[in-house]
Amino acid sequence: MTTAVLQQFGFIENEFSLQPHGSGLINTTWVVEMTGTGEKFILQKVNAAIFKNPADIAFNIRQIADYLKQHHPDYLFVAPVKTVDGREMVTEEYENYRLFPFVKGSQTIDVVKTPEQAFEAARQFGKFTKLLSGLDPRCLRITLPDFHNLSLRYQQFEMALQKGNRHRLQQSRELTGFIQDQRSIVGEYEFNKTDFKTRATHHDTKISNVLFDKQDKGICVIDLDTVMPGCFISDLGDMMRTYLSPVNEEESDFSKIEIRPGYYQAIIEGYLSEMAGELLDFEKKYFLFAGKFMIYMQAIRFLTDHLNDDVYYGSKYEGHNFLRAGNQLTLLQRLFEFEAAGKPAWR
Ligand code: GN1
Ligand code: MG
Repeated sequence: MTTAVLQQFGFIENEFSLQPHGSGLINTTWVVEMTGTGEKFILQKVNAAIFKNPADIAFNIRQIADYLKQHHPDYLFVAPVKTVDGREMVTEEYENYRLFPFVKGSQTIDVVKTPEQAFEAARQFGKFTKLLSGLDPRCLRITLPDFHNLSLRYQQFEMALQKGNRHRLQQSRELTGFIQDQRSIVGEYEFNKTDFKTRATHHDTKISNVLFDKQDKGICVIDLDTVMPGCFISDLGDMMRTYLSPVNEEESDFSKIEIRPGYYQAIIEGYLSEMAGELLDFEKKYFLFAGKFMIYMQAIRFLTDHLNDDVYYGSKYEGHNFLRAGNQLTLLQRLFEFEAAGKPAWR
């Protein structure tokens, strides 16, 4: 299958190798290497069940590429490689694929190991939104409707409480109760959401979506499927969700989940190094809330999926999404404690 796809980009059968790449939950990614030249590419299969209209992704990427080329030509933007006949996406047996050049000298990181890495990543996501500030976000298409609409995510959770797997519901009482107890996060989101400015935001700011050079300096951001009009709390919050703790959502030993204060500061400093002049004064009061919002929403999404028999994220073992939800709720608890221990200077 991938051979038929790659041929459309001009690859010749048996003259390349293919290696699975990354750990994304939704799309499937490979590194393609040309046998003769050693030139590398990234091939990606876009999950058709989730991205119902992949042409919208291609449309957005084209808009962004054109805008940056015109207004910020120095920014390294990783645009997709076109097929021999000029298409940005290939459809084979109902699956959509696209190809990107592998940026020479670049590397990705899976776990944030130093505050400097957190700073660099946050700076890159801030820079991306800042560079696009002159582009009307309404010209971007909504690739995933209501993706970070916490109110809807909560409603979907409530629906799962009604109609979900009975056995799993019984077992999940402690977690469902904790989520319900924290319902005020939804209220705070609803109260403020229309006051947050709409910008072009990335919506998936995990560290592996930043390219670094060999000196650990950020180069640019990648994985632009979910770039859409959105609120800064999505991006800043997902960085907190994924950089603050030394372990990620897959960790089953919850005692390892902690908030590293220096990383909190690094995320905010990095983001503000680009966004200080863009954010409204009002928005600057919602840094800590951003973390709560994203961690809570991710916990809800994992637990809802568990109650719905893992239809969205899939699972590698029984109770996988239950574990991820418990992990994220532990992280949320740690963030509450961090807040209670003293209002961070960087709030
Ligand atoms: C999904 O596939 P990946 O890892 O890039 C999800 C994100 C979640 C993340 C949790 C389209 O992203 O929203 O934060 O899993 N993307 C989609 O690991 O649902
Ligand atoms: Mg992604």
